[in-house]
Amino acid sequence: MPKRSWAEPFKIKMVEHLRMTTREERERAIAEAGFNTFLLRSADVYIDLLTDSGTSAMSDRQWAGMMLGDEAYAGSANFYHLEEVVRRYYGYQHVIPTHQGRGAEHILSRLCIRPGDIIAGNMYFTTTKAHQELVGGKFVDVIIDAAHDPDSEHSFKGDIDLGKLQRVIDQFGATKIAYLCVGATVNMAGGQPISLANLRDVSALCRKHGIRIFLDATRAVENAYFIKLREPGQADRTLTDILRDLCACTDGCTMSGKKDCLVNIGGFLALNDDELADAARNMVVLFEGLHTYGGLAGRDMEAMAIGIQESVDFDHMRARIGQVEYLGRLLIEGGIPLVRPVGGHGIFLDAARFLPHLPREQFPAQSLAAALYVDSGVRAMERGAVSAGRDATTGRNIFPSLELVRLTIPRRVYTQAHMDVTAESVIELHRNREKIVGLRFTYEPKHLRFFQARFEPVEGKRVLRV
Ligand code: PLI
Repeated sequence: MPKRSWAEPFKIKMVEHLRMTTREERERAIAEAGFNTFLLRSADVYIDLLTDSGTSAMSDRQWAGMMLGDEAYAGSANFYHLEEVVRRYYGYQHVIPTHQGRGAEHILSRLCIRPGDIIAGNMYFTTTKAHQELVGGKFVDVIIDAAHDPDSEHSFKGDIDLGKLQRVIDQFGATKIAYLCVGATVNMAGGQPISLANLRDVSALCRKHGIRIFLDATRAVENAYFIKLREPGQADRTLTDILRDLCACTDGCTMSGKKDCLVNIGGFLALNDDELADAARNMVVLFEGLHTYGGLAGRDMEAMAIGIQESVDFDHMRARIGQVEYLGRLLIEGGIPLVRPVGGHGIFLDAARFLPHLPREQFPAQSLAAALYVDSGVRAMERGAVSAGRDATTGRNIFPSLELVRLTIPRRVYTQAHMDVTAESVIELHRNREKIVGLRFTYEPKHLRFFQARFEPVEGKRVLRV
């Protein structure tokens, strides 16, 4: 059969100009930013693959929805629209808006974790773990071993190892476990999905022991797409049906609407338990705002309600994840070490193998992200030892098994040509990898250090030698 291509299910109505910079300008900019891509000005960035968080392009319908903002302090019509949509697509009863995902994580952690409690989960996420630790909890990873192996082609590297989970229950006792925190997809593992079959088994085990499960639903629609494509028996189902099944295995979710939900700001906490929801509605008043806006304008809630409906469209998701796969294919063909299989929201370069001449203490992923910016103006993000931070007890640097650079693809923003430019730069850098210099801290903040830390090259002044 002749090849039949598919293309994006949208056309472009408005453009935003990008500034091209010289290598000299970029060298200056990255030095001023302390070799941390988070501290660059976006005006100095050509292709911004720092994150897919809050960087999506909204649709004309979402923008039209912004004009329907009901900016009432209490009982905004947009809140009721959002509530109805979350109930319909995610299936949870109670919906409490928050300004973004970590707002929901904060409330949930405060309500459910007592000092000394354990929170088990399928790999940590930075803000989630930070909130769990702030209230005295300790995170224990129960993801399958394959998730830590960049070469494992396991279809569901987000799966939970039931044996590991059982051992945590045996060791600490079910009453010491505040809840199970399930990511879908798992960001730090490379955007890897969890299977429905696994989550159902996990749910059965947790229910047997009376342990609650909360889903990090930030990219759960992307996870549903992988389930449809890869899990036996799921191919003919809609993303909505799969999403509802995922959520039905859990007691509630935290949501950063800035990813799947296609908005630039927003999030929510969704719960089934009436009492817990009452407590959350009471607490949200202290930190976010009244329970019918939670730190959001009415127009933001409207855009999120519309974005959720667009996010479950199969053609949208095929184009979104298809673009990530396209970039992944170019890089794999170019011999670049990266996390396989390619995940949902970005490409995760294996910086440890990309730069074997740099010891982990010189933060190869941080160096690679800075060098990529110097080479082409592409902005990526470190996801390795700098992100992992220090052990809360010993104060020592944590060196996780994965030392990655994430090229994160915003939704509906860049074209295939932008992916080509990015791939060519990464491949060129790989050819010249000996020219990349390691980094050391000059400033290290206490919380979530990767956001604001500053570095300098361990020798000379450049991260990428000429
Ligand atoms: O950035 P927030 O506060 O809206 O959401 C926090 C958050 C929670 N869970 C997961 C899986 C995330 O990926 C997440 C935020 N992620 C960011 C900012 C990212 O760049 O991946």
